Amino acid sequence: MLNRRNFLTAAVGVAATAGLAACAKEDGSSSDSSGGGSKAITLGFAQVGSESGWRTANTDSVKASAKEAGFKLQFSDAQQKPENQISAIRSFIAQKVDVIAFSPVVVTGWDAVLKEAQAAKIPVVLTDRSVDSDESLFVTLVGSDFTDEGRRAAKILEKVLEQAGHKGKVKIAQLEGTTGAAPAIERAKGFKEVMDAEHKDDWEIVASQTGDFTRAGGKQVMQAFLQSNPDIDVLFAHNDDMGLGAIQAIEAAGKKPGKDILIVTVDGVKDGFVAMSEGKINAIVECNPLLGPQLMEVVKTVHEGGKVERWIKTEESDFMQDQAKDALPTRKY
Ligand code: GYE
Repeated sequence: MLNRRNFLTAAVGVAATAGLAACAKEDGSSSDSSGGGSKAITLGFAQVGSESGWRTANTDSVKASAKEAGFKLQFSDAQQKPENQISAIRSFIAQKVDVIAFSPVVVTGWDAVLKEAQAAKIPVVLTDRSVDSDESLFVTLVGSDFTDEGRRAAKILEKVLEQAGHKGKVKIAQLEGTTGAAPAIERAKGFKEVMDAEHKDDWEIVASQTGDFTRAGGKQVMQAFLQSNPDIDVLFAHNDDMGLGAIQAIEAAGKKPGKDILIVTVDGVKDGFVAMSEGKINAIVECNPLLGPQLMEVVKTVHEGGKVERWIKTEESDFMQDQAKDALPTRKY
């Protein structure tokens, strides 16, 4: 079993990484074992879907960087269904691609297909989301620390509450990402960690349900939350899109998002920043989707038998509402 926390202590795993990459090279099943780049690298990429603005930006980044790197990209969109991703990976194995990269929809269920890739000596690079499989089955993860994003969301909520002059108990509704997905599990975990350690007596999660990372899901679930809990003080949404859907539900219920209900989201897509500059979102924890350039570098290194770290982390910032107007023109996604 592997989780992101293990990654932190898994520096020794680099040796295993190098071993896997070296196998791919020695076996000769890769298209170019010389490392000289005479033949384009074929990369099979199995994407989660197109559920959010973050995902669209991520897909664009992967496609543009693969082109820039001169790779042949086999791209598949799983429409948020793990079974579609498994079929896509099997087809990449059958096509004998050089490297497989994917962002697993959920954390479980990958062992069999990852073993098939390993048997075919095709290195697998995880990007964005991680899996709960044995770490010998993939080379590295290129992506964010979602647990830390959850912690950062709780810490920025402290500031938001202070600025709003909120006193006393805080009733929190949580819109969770896709059930079983790493960012949903870990953002909830990080948030709760801070809450349990520092706000046991004053904060309470009164409602928590998945909105599947979509705008429609966020709207629908928020409608139900408002009916069962009309006195919610705060919404923590695991992504901007669900927060944006929830804003529609809050407005339809005659309340002011950002005032009557304080809102913290994760991602930092343009639409999120627009809503924040209109006062409807109070703070955003950034999660950077522009992973393409780093991913292509890793793919190239792995294909050439080089060493990479077990977890290549993305750098991110947090934004309060008063920074939104200035930051908006600089947002790249
Ligand atoms: O936060 C959400 C997307 O896995 C980090 O997936 C990604 C998440 C992102 O649908 O908007």
